[in-house]
Amino acid sequence: MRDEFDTTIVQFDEETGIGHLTLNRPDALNALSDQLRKDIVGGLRRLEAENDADDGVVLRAVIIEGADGNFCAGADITEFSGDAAGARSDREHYEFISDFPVPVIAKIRGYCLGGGFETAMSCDFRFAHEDARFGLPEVDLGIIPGAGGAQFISRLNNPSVAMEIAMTGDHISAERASELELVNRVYGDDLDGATREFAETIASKPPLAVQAIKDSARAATEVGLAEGRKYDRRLVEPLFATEDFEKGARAFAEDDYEPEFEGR
Ligand code: CO8
Repeated sequence: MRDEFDTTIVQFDEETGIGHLTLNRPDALNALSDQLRKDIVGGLRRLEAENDADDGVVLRAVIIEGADGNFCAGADITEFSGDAAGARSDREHYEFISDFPVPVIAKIRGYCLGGGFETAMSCDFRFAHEDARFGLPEVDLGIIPGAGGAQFISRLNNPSVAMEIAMTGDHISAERASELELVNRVYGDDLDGATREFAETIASKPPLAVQAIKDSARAATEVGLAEGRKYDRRLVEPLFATEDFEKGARAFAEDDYEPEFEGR
């Protein structure tokens, strides 16, 4: 499946279960216009609609990237109105990505700034090209990264690092972002292949277990350990009743059985 929205391109490979969403406003370095924010949500909904375990079609992972060598230069500054209600609606695609049930990987080249960086941090993984440049330049506009930029960095690293990046507005390299654990991996020209391979690895695992791991890891940033353990218990119990659990257990017992996990 391949669908073009006004400002995103969405593709789904039924064989692997991997969806691709490309931010497609290269003339504006893929800046987040109102339309682009809507099209990110629309594109992800389109990918979700492909998911039908009873038909054997399962969405297992999504890769988000930007067209033409840049991830995203942040919110579209030309659309700023100073209207707080407009700013509120700006949040929707970030939450939609964070709450998306399957793992989402940001594949990042070039600029990844402001709302673009917050979009990448809303994803579950960040795989970056060594040329990528990260930053939260909102301070120079007299505002803050209002979609959680400093919150995300405080969780991925610590509040002092978050303040350093958000108060200076300086760009940092992919290497520095990696040292600060703001990105998972940095690659050169093998970024595409390495990201695909990673997505395929996740896609080969039992989808319901993968989704539950995402749910658990996300919850870990919100609740204490005791509550988190109770949460995990509620997540694991229904998995024992799945066909994929039977297949996994059988593969453990029988050397020549190759399971195909179908998300049931
Ligand atoms: N918005 C709109 N257009 C942009 C943006 C942007 N954020 N960034 C770049 N563009 C456009 C440029 O205007 C230019 O268009 P044109 O060719 O028509 O003049 C084109 O993209 C190419 O850009 P440059 O010519 O500037 O390219 P350079 O290589 O010289 O510079 C930079 C690249 C450094 C990325 C530079 O473009 C830049 O600094 N851009 C702005 C980055 C920025 O400040 N981003 C943060 C925006 S604010 C934000 O993201 C969060 C808002 C919080 C809202 C609250 C939510 C609740």
